[in-house]
Formats: sequence, structure tokens, C-alpha cells
Amino acid sequence: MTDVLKNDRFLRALRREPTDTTPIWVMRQAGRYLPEYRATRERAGSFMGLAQNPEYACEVTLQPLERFELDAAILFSDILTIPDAMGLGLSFAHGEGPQFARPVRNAADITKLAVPDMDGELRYVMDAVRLIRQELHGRVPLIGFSGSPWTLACYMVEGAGSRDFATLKTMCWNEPKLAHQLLDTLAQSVAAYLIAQAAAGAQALMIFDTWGGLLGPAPFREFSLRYMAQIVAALKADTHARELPVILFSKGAGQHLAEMADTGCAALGVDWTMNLADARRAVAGKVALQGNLDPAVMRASPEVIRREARAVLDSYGNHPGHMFNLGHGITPEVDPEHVKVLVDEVHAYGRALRS
Ligand code: 1CP
Repeated sequence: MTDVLKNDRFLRALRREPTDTTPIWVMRQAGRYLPEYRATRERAGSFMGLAQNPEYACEVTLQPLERFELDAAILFSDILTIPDAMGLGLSFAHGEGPQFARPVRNAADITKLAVPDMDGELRYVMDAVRLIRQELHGRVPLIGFSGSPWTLACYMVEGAGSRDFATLKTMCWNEPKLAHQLLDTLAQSVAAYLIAQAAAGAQALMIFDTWGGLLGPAPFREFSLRYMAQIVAALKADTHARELPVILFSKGAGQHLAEMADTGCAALGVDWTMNLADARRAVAGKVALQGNLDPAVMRASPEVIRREARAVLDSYGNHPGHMFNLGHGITPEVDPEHVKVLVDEVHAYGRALRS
């Protein structure tokens, strides 16, 4: 695992060091918009069959890198591997979202939960990280990831996807102690999971707090931010993981960037509802920023994609510390050719911006 990185733009930008151009990767870059992904998923039989087989997971992780000049790879897995390893029984019906056979709803369910064994139930994730690192041969860095405790709890208590995750929110109001017990067990699990991914070879770590923005300001601090801060502190206390930059991404939580920047993370993900110039001012040079093209732009014409990509690059300006990305995951109906248009434009205009 001592291979020299051939392309370290992404890691340099995370450290807010100068780069020749702006690095780019795309959330959900390995996914259903790629025909080769759909073919491998067909062979695997199911989403979990794909994620739990390190050879398949490695294959789909590398697929987008074969097509596009992306500056980072992200482990192919899912945030719901932790609740699955806790025994909740995860499945994905074809074309539908996640479902848990055994959601957690009361004190008995929550008291039974334990931190999963990273060399046991979750070993397949670490095996995938090791294999991907080997097969990348230092082309680009590998990002490991987890869901945030809040976002994992949303699915675990609801038992499936939802627009408002009202079941967990109700628990937060009626039984805050119970909600905190669940979130604390999840924070310990996420920290152990990310430390294990770092030991297996991940070179940066990202925490997806997809549903943090569902909370008002005080509940966001109490139920989401506090646990992400706890995880960052645990990573900083680990002799190996402390070297890895951590990216926090709370969707819809633009108003909290300043507080999030104080957790000790290296970077924040920004969704498309905020201008990057405002985001830069909010974090006052403490962290790098990742984002933030509206994913719906990817369905527009190549000319519009190029124009909107340039607008995002201009909004950040000629400063170090920007990793280009979408403001949320790429959607299945996007034409893969449009991703090539985006990646090439970001690199070309990012170079021009620096000259
Ligand atoms: O049928 C399929 O092939 C399923 C589609 C799919 C894919 C491609 C799912 C099910 N998960 C994934 C992979 C995945 N999920 C990655 C891989 C790496 C990458 O290329 O980016 C990552 C990072 C995730 C993370 C994830 N899973 C999040 C956080 C990021 C986000 O997009 O907000 C969330 C919320 C999930 C849950 C999940 N898993 C899958 C789906 C369809 C969902 C969303 C369910 C919902 O809408 O509530």
C-alpha cells in the first residue's frame, strides 16, 4: 500500500494546496446511469450481492474511471451496511429503495444493538477496500465512506426511505434519551467502520448526512452535528486514521457550514442551494469545499452543462481547496456522455482559471 499516487490533485485540494486544475469526482459515479454497472448488477443478482462480493465491488468502483478522467475513486458499497450488520435485514427491491425487515422502534430493540465486528460481519467491506487499492495501482486516491449516525438512524427507525422520516423525529421529541442511545451506538460503529477502512487502505473519508437538513437548527446540532463531531474526534485519536482528510456532507444544511467547519474535518460537501462564494465566506478558510452543481443540470444539453460547470468554478474562484462534484448523487437517467462533457470542462476551465 505504499504505491505513489500518479494523480494526487484531489488529496492536494483537500489539504488546500495549489493544483494544476480543479479535481472532480461525482457522487454515485458508479451507478445505474452506466450500462456496464447495470450488467454487473444483473450478474450479481441483487444490490447486496454486488456490494458484498469484493470482486464485483471492485469492478464497479473502477468502471467510471475507465470512461472518464475522474480524480478520485469511491468505494462501491452503501451507507446501510452498518444497520444490515447489526441484524436489521436489509434488502433492495428491484428499482425501489432500501427496506429493513426488522426496524428498531423501542427501548428493547435499541438496547440489543451492538457495534458490528469489522473483521466479521463487515469484513467484506474491508476486503473490497484492499482489493480496490491493489487494482487502482495508485492511479487516483480511494475514498472510504459511511452514513452519519442521524441518517442511518432515519432508515433504521423508519424501516425504509421516506420524505420526512417522521418516525425518528417523533422519537427525538418524545423519547430523546432513547434517540441519543441509538445515535451514540451508531457514532461508535461509524468511527470503528471508518478506522477499519483507513487501515484497509482508504485515503480519504466521507460522511454522508443526507437527511441532516430535515432538522431545524437546534435539533441539527443536538442529533446530527454532535455525533459527526464525536466521530471526527475518534478518527483524530487513531494513529492511522488521523492522517486521512475527512469530508462532512449534510444535505440542506448550508446554514450550518461554519459550525461544521469547527469539527476538525478537512472539507465540507455543499449542495446546490448555496453559492460557493458564500460558502467560502462562511467557513473562513478553515476547510476545503466539495460541490456543488445541481444534479438536474446533468439532464440538460452539453452546452448548458459546460456553462453551469463554469459558473460553479467561477463562484469558488481562483483559490486552492475546491473539489468539484455534484450537489447530490447523479441520477439513473443521465447520459454517460454528459459526464464526460462535465469532467473535461471542469479540467479545461479549472486550468484556464489558474492562468
Ligand atoms: O439498484 C441499485 O443498483 C441500487 C442503487 C444504489 C447504488 C448505486 C444504492 C441503493 N446504493 C448505491 C451505491 C452507493 N450508495 C454509493 C457508492 C459509491 C458511489 O459511486 O458514490 C454511495 C456512496 C452510497 C451512499 C448512500 N446510500 C446514501 C448517501 C448519499 C446520498 O446519495 O444521499 C444514501 C442515502 C443511501 C441509501 C440508498 N441506497 C440505495 C438507494 C437507492 C438509497 C437511497 C434511498 C432513498 O432514497 O432514501
